[in-house]
Amino acid sequence: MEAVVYVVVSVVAVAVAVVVILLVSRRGARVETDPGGVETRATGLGARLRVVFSSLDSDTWTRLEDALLAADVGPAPTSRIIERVRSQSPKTAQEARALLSDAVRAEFADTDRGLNLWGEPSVIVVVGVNGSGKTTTVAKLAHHLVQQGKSVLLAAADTYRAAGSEQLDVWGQRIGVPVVTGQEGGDAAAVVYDALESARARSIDVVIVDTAGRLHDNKNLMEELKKVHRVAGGEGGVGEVLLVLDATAGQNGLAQVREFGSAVPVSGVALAKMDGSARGGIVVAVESTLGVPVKLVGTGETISALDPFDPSAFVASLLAE
Ligand SMILES: Nc1nc2c(ncn2[C@@H]2O[C@H](COP(=O)(O)OP(=O)(O)OP(=O)(O)O)[C@@H](O)[C@H]2O)c(=O)[nH]1
Ligand SMILES: [Mg+2]
Repeated sequence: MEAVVYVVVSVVAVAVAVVVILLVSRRGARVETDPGGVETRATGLGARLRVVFSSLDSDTWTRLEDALLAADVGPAPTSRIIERVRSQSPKTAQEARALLSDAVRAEFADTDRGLNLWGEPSVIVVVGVNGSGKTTTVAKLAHHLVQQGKSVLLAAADTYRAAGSEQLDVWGQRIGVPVVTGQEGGDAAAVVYDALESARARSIDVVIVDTAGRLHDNKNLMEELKKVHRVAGGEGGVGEVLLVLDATAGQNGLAQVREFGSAVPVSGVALAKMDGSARGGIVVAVESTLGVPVKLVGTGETISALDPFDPSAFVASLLAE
């Protein structure tokens, strides 16, 4: 009898402990969603600014520099931002915060962040390094365009490995859009050619081309990418070359993708995995380092977790306490 009581008490104690651990870990992982759709961790840059501006003296700028670098804003934008705030000699913490907000906002170009959709069909080529989030972004984007009433066809030009095409095929079935695939190890540009023919025959509005992940120093794959881009352009040219970047890869990730611009004319950046980055400042670094507008932000693994990028909403969210 005593043994039974002992077992029951132990089981209840373990169950309570598990529930407590789950609740605590969920609290720790809590994310906040801003009006622009970008999610930032509750303990981000905004919270640190209270300490940064606790006093306004020469140390303030060192503290601000540390906070911006820790948020992944990157060295060059950080220097510019601090200079802009400092040169206006704010007298109060509130004034300093307002100036900081303007200075960060000024890092973003006032440019059209819509996708370039022209041509019949319009063509979007999606590029990036291995595992950055290309295929998932292609699927999310297709879903987004379908919801806007457009017909979409996907081209699985990742012939590098069979799993690449299969992954896109599964997404295509899930969102109800056709997918043109090729043979594993086959010519990626040939898949694009077939996809364009198929799209024209069916009067499809937009073709999205998913490509294999590659590094800029892989010459063969970069040459393949140029060929894919050439063929995707057909007679009218490619509307949008979207570079998908992993927000969690930080400044190193930026160095890796810079060379893509010399192979193909990158016209927009989709920043994937922003939900996994506690350091939202990477968006500032991306735009000023690559000189290409951030157009889309991926905030999760589900099909609807893709938002148009809104700089003002983003800055408000980044700096919010
Ligand atoms: N949390 C989160 N995960 C994402 C997001 N986008 C993609 N992922 C995940 O990142 C992983 C890689 O995504 P893929 O879309 O396969 O990346 P890829 O660039 O196509 O990879 P390769 O084709 O191998 O180069 C998958 O586990 C995705 O679910 C995002 O916005 N948030
Ligand atoms: Mg892929």
